[in-house]
Amino acid sequence: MQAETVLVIGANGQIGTVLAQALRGVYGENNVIASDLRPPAEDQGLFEILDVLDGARLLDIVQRYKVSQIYHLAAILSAKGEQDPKRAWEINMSSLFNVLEIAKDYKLRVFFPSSIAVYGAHTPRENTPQFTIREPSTVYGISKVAGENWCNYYHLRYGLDVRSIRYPGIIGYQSLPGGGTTDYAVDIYHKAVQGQPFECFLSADTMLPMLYMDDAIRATLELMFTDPDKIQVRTSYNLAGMSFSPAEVAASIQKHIPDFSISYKPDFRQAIADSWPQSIDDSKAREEWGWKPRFDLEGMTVDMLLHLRTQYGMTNYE
Ligand code: NAD
Ligand code: AKB
Repeated sequence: MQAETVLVIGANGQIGTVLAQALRGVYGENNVIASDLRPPAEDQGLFEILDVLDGARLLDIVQRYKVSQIYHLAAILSAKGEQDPKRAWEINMSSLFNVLEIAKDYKLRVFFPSSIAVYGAHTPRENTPQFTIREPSTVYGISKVAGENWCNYYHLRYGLDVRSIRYPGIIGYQSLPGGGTTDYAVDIYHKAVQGQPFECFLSADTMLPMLYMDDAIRATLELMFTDPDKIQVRTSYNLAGMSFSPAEVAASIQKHIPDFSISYKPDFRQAIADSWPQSIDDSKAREEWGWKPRFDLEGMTVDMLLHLRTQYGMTNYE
């Protein structure tokens, strides 16, 4: 493996917590620097406080550690972004410019996560193609469309090796989500394992694309390991794992916890979910870098319940 020094920005978040740990497994403890606004709850390795809006501090870290790759995860997500759209735009866009500019100057490889949120009401919702209408209704989605296009621009104009995935909703037991529309699909498992009823902020039949955390991390690393010549898409790759509705995930949990109950009280997040795809065509990712998901809804439910029961100290269940 080529010597690399990796900086993860937004490393305390839902994905960053797990991705930073996976990167340490690949590159070694001393070659991965996690960074975020505040120190992590648990000490896991090299860590730097970084507000990525502070370009001088970012530059200092890149120079000091001789960083060769940046995973830029810091962002304000869909639901939280609607509470203060200007602030969400500022954080999501200015942070990306700081990363792209330094990456251009120091020839760094960059990972930028995009989202199914780039799609909107005029996009085909079933099997959404790689190249189609991107007219999002949220400030988060607008920032991701712009971000994807800026990544592509830096690749075309400066030859920057920037790579991106349009993640669906990510579900994992390792960390909690931070203000998205798909967050319910993590919270539901926590309630179920604790023996509590779950009130869902989306309606029973709201179908959305989702991906298990293990698959999301593997996809990210596989894309970043791919030979640059094979990567034709420099905006962002569609990626699919599974699609389900709240009623379907509840039913899959009830197979293991028959007493689990769900009720529905849709709020402002329903309109966001209704503007997003129901399923994704990820054939470009499959063709160009061999993407294939491993987890379906049933496999994910078994794995989530197993790990969460251990986390909550429930050893003698069933
Ligand atoms: P998260 O909200 O859980 O974590 C984001 C992290 O960024 C937080 O720890 C936060 O403290 C940090 N952060 C915020 N502003 C910052 C700043 N100015 N400087 C430094 N750090 C800052 O998000 P996540 O779910 O881990 O998502 C990571 C990335 O993946 C985001 O870009 C998100 O848009 C994208 N994504 C996530 C999902 C998902 O389902 N989790 C789906 C699609 C795309
Ligand atoms: C959100 O719901 O905002 C995220 C996403 C799909 O980008 N989980």
